[in-house]
Amino acid sequence: MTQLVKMKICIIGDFATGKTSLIRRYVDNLFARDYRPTIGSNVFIKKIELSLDDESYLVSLNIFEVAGQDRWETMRKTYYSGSQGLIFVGDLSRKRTFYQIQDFWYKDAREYVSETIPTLLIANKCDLQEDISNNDIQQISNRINAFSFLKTSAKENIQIDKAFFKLVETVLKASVNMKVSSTIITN
Ligand code: G3D
Ligand code: MG
Repeated sequence: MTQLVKMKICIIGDFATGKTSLIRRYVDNLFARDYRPTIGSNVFIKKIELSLDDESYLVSLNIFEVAGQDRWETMRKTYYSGSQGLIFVGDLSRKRTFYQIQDFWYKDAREYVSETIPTLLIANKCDLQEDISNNDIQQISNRINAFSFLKTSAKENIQIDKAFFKLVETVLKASVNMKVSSTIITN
C-alpha cells in the first residue's frame, strides 16, 4: 500500500542565485505555479514516488520560493511555518551569496524552524567560473547544519533531480524515524 505524504520545503537565498530556475528544471512538465500574493511566495508542486524500508510513498512536494523581498519582513513567518526541509542556494560565481546564507538567511530561518530540520546547501551555476573554494562551501555547509552540499547547474541540468531527491528522502527518513504520523495520510 502506498502512503501519501504531503511535504513542504522552502528554497532560500539571495536574488538571482537561480532558485526559480532550479525549481522550474525540477518540476518541468508537472509545473504548477501558483502565485499567492497573501503569502508573498511562489508555490510549486511535484509528485514523487519513492520507497523506504519496504514501504512505498507518494510525496506531494510543495516547494515555496520567496517571490519578492519587499514584504519579506511580514511574510516570512507564514513562509517558513510548517516546512519540513530547507534548501539554501548560493551562486558559485558570486562568493558573497554564500556568506549571505550563513550571515543572513540561515539566521532568519532559525527564528522559525528547528535547528534539526533537514537542510541541503545547493551551490548553483557550476557551469560558470567558480568564485569560492570547496573548502569554504564545506565550512558554510557545516555552519548551517546542512547534511550535504551539492553543485548544480539549472542551465545545464546538472544534479538537480539528485538534490531534490536527497532532501525529500532525508525529510521522509526523519519523519518516519520520529513517527510523525501527522504528515502521513493513509488511504
Ligand atoms: P532567483 O529565483 O534566485 O532570483 P533565477 O534566480 O532563477 O531567476 O535566475 C537568475 C539568473 O541566473 C537568470 O538569468 C537565470 O537564467 C540565471 N541562472 C540560473 N541558474 C543558472 C545556472 O545554473 N547557470 C547559469 N549560467 N545561469 C543560471 P537572467 O539573465 O535570465 O536573469
Ligand atoms: Mg525567483
